[in-house]
Amino acid sequence: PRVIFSGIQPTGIPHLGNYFGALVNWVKLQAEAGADDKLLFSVVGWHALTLPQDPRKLAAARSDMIALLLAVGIDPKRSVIFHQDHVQAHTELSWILGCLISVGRLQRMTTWKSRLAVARNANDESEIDDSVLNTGLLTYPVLQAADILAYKSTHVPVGDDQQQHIELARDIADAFNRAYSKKRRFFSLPDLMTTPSKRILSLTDPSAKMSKSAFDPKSRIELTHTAAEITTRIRGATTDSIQGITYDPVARPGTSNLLTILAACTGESAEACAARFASRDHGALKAAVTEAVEAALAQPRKEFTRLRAEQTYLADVAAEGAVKAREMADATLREVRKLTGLA
Ligand code: AQP
Repeated sequence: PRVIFSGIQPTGIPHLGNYFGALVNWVKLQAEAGADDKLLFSVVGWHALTLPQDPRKLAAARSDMIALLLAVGIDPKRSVIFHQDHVQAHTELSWILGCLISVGRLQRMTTWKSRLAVARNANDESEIDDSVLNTGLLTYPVLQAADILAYKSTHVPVGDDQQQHIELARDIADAFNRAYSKKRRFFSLPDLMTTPSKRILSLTDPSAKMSKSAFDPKSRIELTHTAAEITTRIRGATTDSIQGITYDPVARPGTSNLLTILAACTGESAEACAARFASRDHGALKAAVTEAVEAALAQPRKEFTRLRAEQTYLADVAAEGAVKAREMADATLREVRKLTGLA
């Protein structure tokens, strides 16, 4: 049997990238899973704290994320939906695992390097603004490994931007096995499961991925945006002045991103979408993308609005999920303590 685990940060309303890169895949896996397979989907509040958060907004975003998981089709009868911060075992395991991985390895992670680049003074490379580099930004992937391994997860469905983090989780699992459980492989090495959909890029700057916390709200389409908001954002999306439509992510990142979005909505390949629009213009492509996105989001948006009014129900779902998650994670931790001599 498989143990399928993934998480999402409560850093805002999920956008098309989160939706097609992760959530759609979670729902699909849930539908295909065998009776013995376990599925766990976590709202990872501790991870959100690596960037400054307004406590009131974070509390609301945590609850909204539970509503959104339900709205897109995660079923609490089939999958464990829970808040990471309701399961203390994650932090305990994170500490133990952090002692098995070098600082250098964490410093080589792309996400850390991009934070470091932001903190570096553009004029003087040796000058670093240390105040924006908290320890959590460096050790974030260790906590992520603990999230995964606390359930002895075998599969992790995430967007392709997460590949390096899952590789690290595998190396950490391996390091634990070698240090404490040579005869019997205690942790299986979790497999990355990426979605067929390509990474969705920012609508205003297609050199960056679409992101919840990007400064420009026009750069993303959130799952709760209205038809009018979707129309404005797609209309304003950066493209190019080349005639006709072709799928060429390197030379035409903006146009190709629209094709990626269209393909994710319709289930075709981006190349097939490009072929359909080969002799047409950006206006026609944008109209089709707008229509397809609206068709994809109408149902989850309606369901989210309904669920958002059911705060007691949302809290109950999270509480029930936490009980189930704790039971599994605590069992792992009991064994981990024994193996490490901390029992
Ligand atoms: N642009 C994207 N395209 C495809 N997949 C994406 N994911 C994120 N952005 C894209 C996938 O969504 C899942 C949940 O992501 P997360 O909430 O853990 O945080 P993130 O990856 O850092 O996403 P954001 O939106 O950019 O959040 P912020 O701005 O808060 O950092 C993951 O499986 C991820 O791969």
